[in-house]
Amino acid sequence: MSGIQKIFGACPLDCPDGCAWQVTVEDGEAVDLKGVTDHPITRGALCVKVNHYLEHTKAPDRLLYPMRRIGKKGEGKFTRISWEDALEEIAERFSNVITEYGGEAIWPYQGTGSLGYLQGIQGRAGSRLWNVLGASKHEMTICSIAGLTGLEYLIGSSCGIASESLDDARLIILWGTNTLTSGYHQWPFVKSARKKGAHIVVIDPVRTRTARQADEHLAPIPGTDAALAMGLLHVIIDLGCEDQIYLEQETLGWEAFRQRILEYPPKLVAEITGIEEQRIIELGTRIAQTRPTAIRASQGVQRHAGGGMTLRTLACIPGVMGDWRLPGGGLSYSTDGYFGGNRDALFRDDLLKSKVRKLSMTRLGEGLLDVNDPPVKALLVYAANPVASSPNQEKIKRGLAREDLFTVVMEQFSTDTVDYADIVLPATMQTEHTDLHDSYGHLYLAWNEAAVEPQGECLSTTETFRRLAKHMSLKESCLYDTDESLAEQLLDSEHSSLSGITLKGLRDKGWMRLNYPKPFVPYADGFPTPSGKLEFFSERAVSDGYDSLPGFTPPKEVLDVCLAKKYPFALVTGASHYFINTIFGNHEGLRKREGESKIMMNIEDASLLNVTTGQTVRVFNQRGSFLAEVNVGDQVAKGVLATTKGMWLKLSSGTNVNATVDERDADMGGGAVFGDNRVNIELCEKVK
Ligand SMILES: Nc1nc2c(c(=O)[nH]1)N[C@H]1C(S)=C(S)[C@@H](COP(=O)(O)OP(=O)(O)OC[C@H]3O[C@@H](n4cnc5c(=O)[nH]c(N)nc54)[C@H](O)[C@@H]3O)O[C@H]1N2
Ligand SMILES: Nc1nc2c(c(=O)[nH]1)N[C@H]1C(S)=C(S)[C@@H](COP(=O)(O)OP(=O)(O)OC[C@H]3O[C@@H](n4cnc5c(=O)[nH]c(N)nc54)[C@H](O)[C@@H]3O)O[C@H]1N2
Ligand code: SF4
Ligand SMILES: [Mo]
Repeated sequence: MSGIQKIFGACPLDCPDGCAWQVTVEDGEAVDLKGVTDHPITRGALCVKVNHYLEHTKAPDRLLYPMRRIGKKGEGKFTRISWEDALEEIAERFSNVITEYGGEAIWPYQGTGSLGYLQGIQGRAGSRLWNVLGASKHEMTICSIAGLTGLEYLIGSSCGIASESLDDARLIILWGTNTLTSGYHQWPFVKSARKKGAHIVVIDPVRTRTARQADEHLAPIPGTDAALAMGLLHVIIDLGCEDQIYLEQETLGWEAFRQRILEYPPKLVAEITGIEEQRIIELGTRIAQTRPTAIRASQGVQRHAGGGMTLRTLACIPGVMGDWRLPGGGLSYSTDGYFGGNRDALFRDDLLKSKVRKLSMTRLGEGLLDVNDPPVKALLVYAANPVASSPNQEKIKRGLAREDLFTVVMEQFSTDTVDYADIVLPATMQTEHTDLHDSYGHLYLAWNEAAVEPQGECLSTTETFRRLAKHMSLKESCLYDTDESLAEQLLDSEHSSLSGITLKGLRDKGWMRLNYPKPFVPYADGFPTPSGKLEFFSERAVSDGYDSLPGFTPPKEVLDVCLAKKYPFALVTGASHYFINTIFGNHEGLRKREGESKIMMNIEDASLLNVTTGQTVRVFNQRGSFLAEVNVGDQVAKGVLATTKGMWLKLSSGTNVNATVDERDADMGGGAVFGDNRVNIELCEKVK
């Protein structure tokens, strides 16, 4: 290619902002990357991380060729091999595993490295191949599933309002979300609402950069948010401010739920949450008096034992106040389901010859060490970095070290997980492959055109799987569909959200709004529950073995007083400002800005323990430990510690926070419990 071209694309990363971008290509090389200016969410800006994306594609540690392991598992020693040899070996090993143990002995472990519908997790890339092979089904439990499941019981859908709607709110509660770090393109809507008089509240155990910008910050004990929500509702009904007409016409089970709310007077809620009674009364009163109120909650609030129930209960507040029917009212969590693409055509679950077992992303250690019948004999990790990102790190490492396990890792960089691979396959980055994206924070689709040739011998996920299918002599023709054909099949849907949207249209403009009205008030005319109403009382919850009503399900470790004697601190992990999960954790400039692994500690705790800012401590519990530099201040309350996710093990102390996190499930959907974690600390000099 010669001359200058401008090519539309989209950020593939696991972020609610789903930015649309434009790449400038000069003589075949990507020379500039910018956010699309007329995109209503991107508004011309990417973020502090993705501004470095182009240089990251050319980083010296980019994986460029297939490799075979020559050292011990975990050592990270490899030799370059050809694609032919790599695929032949994988085909042979997979075929042998299938013959000896059955297809379920293969675990396709896909992560959130890309959210694309062709290359990434939203399209379950590779699902056709896994269905043909009868591999175990990989369940994406690591991120948002508990909350999604909890919301389903109440409103019949896991979709809430879109972040654009925040603009119309008069009171915005940013509940367990660090907007300025983890989804900063939502902030302009918060700011605009504030300009029109909206009051901004942040509810977060950590005084984050978002909390510092808010009008008010409440710091509950981690995992106690549902109790706080019940307390706020108690204040509302005490004032007699519930919307009686809405409750009668649009909800089911109000009287029973009302009785439950009465069990949570503010005094008791203050004890559970650690928030002063007066502040609970004040916020409850403010909600009672402010229409519409919008709650923006995200994944941070549901990473504990009661995470599913938390979202189910938080979303009751707009139910009791009737906010769900107003523009700017309701709860925003995910907009994932609004894109009515033909997922069945993409996934092709009809190719499965018989039902297969499910294996949960958060339980990799268990899956590799404890699961039998059949045991996992082949693991293919793609767009995931479980050694650094998944719970119970030490157990995962033990599982991956199994000599009888055949591990393939498809990666862009030499991650901690790559070190355990038998075969490494180099993967393209977003400027080098084609994809189609929606977003879990807004209502726009974006097309990503491949802008440049791949670096080295990198291949896209779709192309890698097409070639693997060929090496396995698989006959199903759909395994060989081109990317364009896959996109056409996905968009070939009768769903009204796609009316007027074509691949050509997307390609021409780069992005398009799903066909929903503006303002979009998804539940103005009822809810997609069996009753058509917001279901405080849920028959489906009962039949799934859950409480019939919303309420408070306590965190497991955080409120365990016995455990607290040994492990006195509740540890939460939030998003790092400079990495996205572990992506960019190896980017020198961003790593410098992020600094060493840190732990925030309250001044009182620090003086009791005689610890000062800058000292290194070992943070530990019964599962493992990691090193962190102490940062003393008022960012967290006494008894709480906070750190961030995303540190590479080999670029820090050999472990990270996930060495301490349990692989136990949350109450719903098998969600992860990153924030339900007790630890202790000791000064590092004591450690050998
Ligand atoms: N820069 C950056 N952006 C990201 C990511 C990243 O790693 N870096 N990750 C992306 C991904 S994968 C996701 S899922 C989203 C997550 O987006 P968010 O959910 O916004 O991000 P987190 O920082 O994980 O959690 C938000 C806040 O929840 C708080 N929190 C933890 N436990 C509790 C609790 O029990 N109650 C309350 N009220 N608050 C609690 C944390 O202190 C944190 O400040 O962000 C995405 N965006
Ligand atoms: N302690 C703690 N741990 C957490 C969290 C927390 O809050 N606390 N948050 C959790 C959350 S919300 C999430 S979503 C998970 C994320 O966990 P993972 O899904 O494992 O995400 P990453 O660690 O970012 O690893 C993604 C990898 O994919 C690679 N990649 C990117 N694009 C592609 C591609 O197109 N093809 C291929 N083959 N590879 C690609 C990247 O280089 C990167 O190494 O982490 C979780 N981990
Ligand atoms: S990570 Fe998020 S904010 Fe940054 S460019 Fe991607 S979508 Fe936009
Ligand atoms: Mo996530």
